[in-house]
Amino acid sequence: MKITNAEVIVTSPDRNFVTLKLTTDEGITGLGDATLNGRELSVVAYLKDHVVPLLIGRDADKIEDTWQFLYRGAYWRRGPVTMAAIASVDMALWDIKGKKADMPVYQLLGGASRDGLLAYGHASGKTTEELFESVHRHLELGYRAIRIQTGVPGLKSIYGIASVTADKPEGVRYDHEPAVRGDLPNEEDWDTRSYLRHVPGVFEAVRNEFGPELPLLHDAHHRLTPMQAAKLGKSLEPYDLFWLEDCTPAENQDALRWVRHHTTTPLAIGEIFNTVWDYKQIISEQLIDYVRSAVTHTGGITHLKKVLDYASLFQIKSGMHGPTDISPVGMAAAMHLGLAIHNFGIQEYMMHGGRTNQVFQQSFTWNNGLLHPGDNPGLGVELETDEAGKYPYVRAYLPYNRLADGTIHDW
Ligand code: CS2
Ligand code: MG
Repeated sequence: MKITNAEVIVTSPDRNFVTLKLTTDEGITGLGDATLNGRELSVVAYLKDHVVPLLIGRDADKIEDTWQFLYRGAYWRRGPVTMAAIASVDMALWDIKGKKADMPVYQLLGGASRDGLLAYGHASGKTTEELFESVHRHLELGYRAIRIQTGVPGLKSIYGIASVTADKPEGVRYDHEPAVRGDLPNEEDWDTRSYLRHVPGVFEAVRNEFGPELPLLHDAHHRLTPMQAAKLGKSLEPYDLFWLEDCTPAENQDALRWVRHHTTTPLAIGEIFNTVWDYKQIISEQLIDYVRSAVTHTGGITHLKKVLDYASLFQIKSGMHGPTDISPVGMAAAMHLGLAIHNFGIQEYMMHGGRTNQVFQQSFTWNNGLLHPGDNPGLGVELETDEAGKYPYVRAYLPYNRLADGTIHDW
């Protein structure tokens, strides 16, 4: 079965998405997510100018060989652009193979290892009152695990807070906003000492209000030094978090040793990683508890399964990245992989917007706090080309941080 056509489809219903659509000489099509939030067009060019010409005429059945050809054949290895492009080809080929076998992809990966996938959503609030309302809203939506992000007194705008405005009482879901549409990125402010003083009290309040059972997660979003991360992890131990995410920039993998020495709060790292080499030390030294990568940013189902199989040797579980900048195709791929592997941990699930769900027809289910990819052949997502055409690309950037003295800081 040969690949006869490859289209790179850019659409921006609620936010920008990049989707690769492959067509074979047997008329079977496959989709892959290639969305890299804030740098989408770089992946479009990588695919259109360098990868697509290599795909036409290739055997669509050869998923592993195609992965190795695109990874080793490029000479220049790793990085978010390359691995998002390879991921989209990989996902599309798994989609095609599933359709050809008339099976959902999770069956090709070994079948279901569980009934459904525990998922978490993002509750947030500038104040404790707003935060509690957001937690209640997420519980009403069926979530059985919830991420808690809070405003910090004295800081004007920080990551992860859905702005609740009078005309949008449900809150302008911040996750549509991180890549704010506009010609230039937004500047946000940050102060670590204010944050470290404030967060433990927020979790004490949440535990007092919602009890000890509810799995609570928190994202420090790469902003702390290793010792500040250790301090935060230790201060949160009384509140029994499910995980503390991205507690310190993990390019320096040794840094996690310092955090690990000081706290038993579970650690999740890796949403900005893109190959197993980024994880090698923190997995083999047991420095994390959850692998955060998304299928979309880690070379696809083929490579992320290898990362998670490696992690399983160290009792480390998956916690796949799933904000709205992972497209419904990327989310479907994560659900199929998560359902099949033994060491599934939790799936992030932000719920895409209405226009996105019109562009991408999906077959997954969300019941009683659990996701399931569905049993349609392949990944179970179809892209409505005409609908997608209504929403051309809109330049958008993720924000950046400056400290009070003007110094750039990790966002
Ligand atoms: C966040 C993301 O979901 C998360 O854990 O880290 O919202 C992240 O900020 C965006 O995906 C960046 O594109
Ligand atoms: Mg995160």
